[in-house]
Amino acid sequence: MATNPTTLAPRAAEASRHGLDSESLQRDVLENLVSLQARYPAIATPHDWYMALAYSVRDRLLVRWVETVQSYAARDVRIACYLSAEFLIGPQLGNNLVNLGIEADAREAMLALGQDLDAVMALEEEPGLGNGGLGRLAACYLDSLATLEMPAIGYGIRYEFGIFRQAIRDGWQVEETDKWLQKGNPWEIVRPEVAYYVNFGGHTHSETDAEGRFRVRWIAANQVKGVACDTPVQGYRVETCNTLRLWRSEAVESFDLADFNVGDYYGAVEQKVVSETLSKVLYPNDEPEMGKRLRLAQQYFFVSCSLQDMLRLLQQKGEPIERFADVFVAQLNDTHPSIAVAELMRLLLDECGLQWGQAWDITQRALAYTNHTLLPEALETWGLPLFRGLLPRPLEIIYEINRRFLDEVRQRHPGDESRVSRMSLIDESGDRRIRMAHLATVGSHAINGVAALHSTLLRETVLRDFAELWPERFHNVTNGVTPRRFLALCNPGLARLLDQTVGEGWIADLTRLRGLEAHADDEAFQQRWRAIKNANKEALAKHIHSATGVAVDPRALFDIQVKRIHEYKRQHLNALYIVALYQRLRREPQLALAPRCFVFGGKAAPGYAMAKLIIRLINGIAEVVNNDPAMEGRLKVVFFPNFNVKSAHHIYPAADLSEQISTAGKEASGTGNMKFMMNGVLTIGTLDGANVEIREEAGAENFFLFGLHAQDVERLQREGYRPADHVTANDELREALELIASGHFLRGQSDVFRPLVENLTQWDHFLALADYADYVACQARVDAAWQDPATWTRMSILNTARSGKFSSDRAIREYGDRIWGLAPMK
Ligand code: F58
Repeated sequence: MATNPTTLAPRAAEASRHGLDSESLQRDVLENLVSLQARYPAIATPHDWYMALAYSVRDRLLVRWVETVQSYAARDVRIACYLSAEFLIGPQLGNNLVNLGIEADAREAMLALGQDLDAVMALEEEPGLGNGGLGRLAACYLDSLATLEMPAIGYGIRYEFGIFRQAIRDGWQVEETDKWLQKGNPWEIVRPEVAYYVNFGGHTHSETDAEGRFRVRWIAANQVKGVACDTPVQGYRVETCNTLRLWRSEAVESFDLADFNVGDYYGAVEQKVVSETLSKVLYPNDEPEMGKRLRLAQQYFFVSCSLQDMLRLLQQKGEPIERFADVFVAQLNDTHPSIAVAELMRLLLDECGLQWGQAWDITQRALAYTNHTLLPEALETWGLPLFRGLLPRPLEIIYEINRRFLDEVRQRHPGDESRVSRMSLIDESGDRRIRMAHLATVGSHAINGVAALHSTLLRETVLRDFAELWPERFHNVTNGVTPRRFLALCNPGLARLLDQTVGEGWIADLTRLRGLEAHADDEAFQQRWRAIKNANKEALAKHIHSATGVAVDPRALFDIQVKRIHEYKRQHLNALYIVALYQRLRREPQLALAPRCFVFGGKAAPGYAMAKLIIRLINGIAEVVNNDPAMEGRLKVVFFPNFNVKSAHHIYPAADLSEQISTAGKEASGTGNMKFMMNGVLTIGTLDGANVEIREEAGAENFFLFGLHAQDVERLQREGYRPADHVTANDELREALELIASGHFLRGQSDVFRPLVENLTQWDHFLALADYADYVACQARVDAAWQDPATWTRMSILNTARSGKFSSDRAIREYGDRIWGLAPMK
């Protein structure tokens, strides 16, 4: 039935005009079921319903999307380009419904069609286009940029296979390929006409052109084409719909033809396969040398396509090349896109014909760099032979940047050659390597860390010489996460209570949650708060049961550690504590400890043996503990397989305790810690990354703190740390280690966990044993607080109430103010 918009109340009229009401949604879903899925309702599969709904929602984004793109082209605006090798965007349907404000209508529409919205949403394959925190941060920032109506484009790679799917077999991690595109992706619009060519290999040739200007030509051995694949990024209840543009690699047609003409058909096909391999798969970190070349090629590929796209947009806007940095600012998400420094220079010099000085000025003004790690083993460097073979012209430019830069250093510090070699873009100490963090720093007007502590340490350690040279370029922008996905969407029960208590405004202004403080001691409110948490725990218990077969009691304290598995994150510290608890409970069955359910989740890099062993250990402990009748109702251990954005939606809202126990100084920020906090979860944590600020905001009395400070860690490591001393001093710890080494948690096989135990007792690079006793003492304080529900609930409410700072909206405003010179706009 067609409704006449003029006869409706203004809001309803508007909704109907944009097709945002349940009636029109229902109509479109039915229409799409037939016209796109070629199905009628009686035989439609659940996936058909998902596709029909997803297309109906996408249609509702398109008008805003087109208008947003048009307004950026037409208006005098600065556009923030977020360059990231990873965008872990997660499932799109629910988020788009929330941001359009039509979740209730969609639920009603689907119900009328005999479908349950949650069941339909659960079918969506998630685009796992990232490893973890860094990729997810990029996705949160896109959400905030759109919500704050800031002109922005996300640029990255459209991987055909995202992060591997983690299966657990016999307790071990097994990697399976992620086939997220198998059933099609309704959110993506491919734009074959938006494509660029990217050079690889070959050599360079210098010449003087007709006007007598010196020019360098790069005669490439090989070219790959990048095609734009766009995904809309709808802001929360605003008209802005920004673009995430991911590049897919393809073979260059003319190359095929050339080969074909000389009869080399198979050569042409091979060329095609090689070209398409570029965007085939996301690299999990810690990959061996073999994957390195392809990874560098991926980085250059997406950076070059993105910068060429920006140049094309500049031209479309009718702006001269000199205005590049006024129109664009590109944020480098870690060093993965840092080749942009050389590539932008190349485009400006070789393609646009600018002089070095002007090109360098534009490059520096246009680029800014975010560092996400201080761990020396994670700082990217590329061996010169590999780099030269793949990118000969960018390498020449890097040499020239380095020559000019080191001249500047020498002028400032005459005779200080050790400083010159420390700061050089090329590490000459072993086999010569390019230091990408130095390249990104030298080429940027702003450099930032991702939490206050991290930014301080960045200035004092990894980039110390640079911070001394250019103190004004160094900033801190503490990370944030989007409350749309990580509160409104994933915790609808709590969201409703928040709406009723502080008004709906919290979703776009998270500081309004402060209004909850007044209710923290209100008994009736506390009861509602607990009821919501309990319902979320029951829901998680069901997911745990279906994923692992383990039955957990929702009344137990849900103690959760979900994140990538890494020694610095210290899942093994948590595991050691569980083993100690297990032994205590066996010895003293009457011990008055609250029932606990420990949940772990996270992937280990496929090549990281120790991390995989930690997963095996957790599963071994789980098997023993969960099958011991004496532990019934007291202790449960779960390893939740394949932790990803989708399962995170169920996990954060259901936790009681958030484990943030990395070695102080090692976790740049953490973002899971913020997602837990918003959902009223208490943190047990060290003074590391953003934990420091979480504790500051929550109040020290609402945070369970333990462990060495970053300076203690540094000093201990400098002066010589002896983990064995801690073993000798602590019987419980010694016995836990012995039990693990004995094979008790691996059906008596005593050799498997030996390397882990030996590593801990001999080296313990991340000081787990040094922090062990304090961690155990802190866990006792957790237990005591939990046994008093009113105290615990008050702390929980205050954590949510004070989580406002950790909204990605705040973080993006800071980037806008301090780094991009870009304000929210309509
Ligand atoms: C993470 N880095 C930091 N890297 O570890 C975390 O503290 C921080 O909160 C987060 O970034 C966001 O700032 C991270 O996730 C990666 O996943 C890299 C991906 C590419 C390969 C090397 C690891």
